[in-house]
Amino acid sequence: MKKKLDDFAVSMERLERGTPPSEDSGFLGADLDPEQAGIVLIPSPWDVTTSYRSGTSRGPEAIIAASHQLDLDDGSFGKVYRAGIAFLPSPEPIKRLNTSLRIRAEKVMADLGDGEADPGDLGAVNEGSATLNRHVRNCAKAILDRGAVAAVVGGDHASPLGLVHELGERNPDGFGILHFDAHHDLRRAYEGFEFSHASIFYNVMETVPAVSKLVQVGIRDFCEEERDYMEALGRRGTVFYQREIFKRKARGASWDSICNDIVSNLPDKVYVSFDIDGLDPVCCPSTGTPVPGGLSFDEAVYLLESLAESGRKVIGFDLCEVSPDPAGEGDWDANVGCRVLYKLCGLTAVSRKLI
Ligand SMILES: [Mn+2]
Repeated sequence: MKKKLDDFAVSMERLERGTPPSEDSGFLGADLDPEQAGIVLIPSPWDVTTSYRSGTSRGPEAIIAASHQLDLDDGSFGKVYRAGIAFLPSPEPIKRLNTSLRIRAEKVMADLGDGEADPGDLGAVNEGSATLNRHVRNCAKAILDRGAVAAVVGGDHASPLGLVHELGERNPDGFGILHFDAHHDLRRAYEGFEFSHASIFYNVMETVPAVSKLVQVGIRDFCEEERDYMEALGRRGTVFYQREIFKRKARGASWDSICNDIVSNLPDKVYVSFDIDGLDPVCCPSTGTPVPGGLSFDEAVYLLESLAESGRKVIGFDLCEVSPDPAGEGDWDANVGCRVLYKLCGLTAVSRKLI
């Protein structure tokens, strides 16, 4: 049964007063009507092609639960909740599709180890991924038609493709992407999966010509194919490899100067794609493919603040690969994830003058 939505004004008043959220309430302790919200979050309970370990499909619900502990007055962006942030309900058919296709994807990966994958399994996974992309795009269309901001909360990093496609169509003058990640995600059909989490920016750069610039930060685990692809992008792509960032800092460069350098590579309109594994794994120990090193939470936040201060316009964002701690209680991964999500909402709200 569809959950009854809060009266918008009453709900905002409760947030304003800081009333403690009830356990079954939604993001930040409210259940705002998406029709009235300034920022609408699209959950993607999806981890079909996750290669190392699954769990990120449960990211959205874990983030909602953890958000009840958040202090709503944000140190970077202020009273972010005033933008009106709504979470769409988790789509049950997509959840079911994820469960059934994950089994077939695991079979593909096992078969590949022994030689060749069953084209039937591979086809089903690719078709299912296209269904997810259509679902996300349709959600984004409805939100953007109202003039609100659409964002995706994954799920694995295959999740936001439908949103980026829709933004591409609506911003033919072009936009840049600021991408936090340990990985390039530039593989062409990783393990045969056309819409793999490891292929998201290959798919974006190949199919969304409006993306005039891809700026990647924190990258530290990649293959030659990806590095070559990035080089072939020429001025359309810039990478701030984690080793280079560390070297610059070790030799005395300030994080402020590095952030200015990163931001100066971006055009006026920016989409932010945040893979939680761009951060040091102390912030996300349960994520699918953790890699040692990476940005500290404070460094990532400072970069988001620098982007806001630059006056650039954020046209959308995603947060992916947050995976709840399998032990459950006091979920650290979701705690960090919901704080990153609130910062992304804050950055967007400030840049769009929603607060
Ligand atoms: Mn990653």
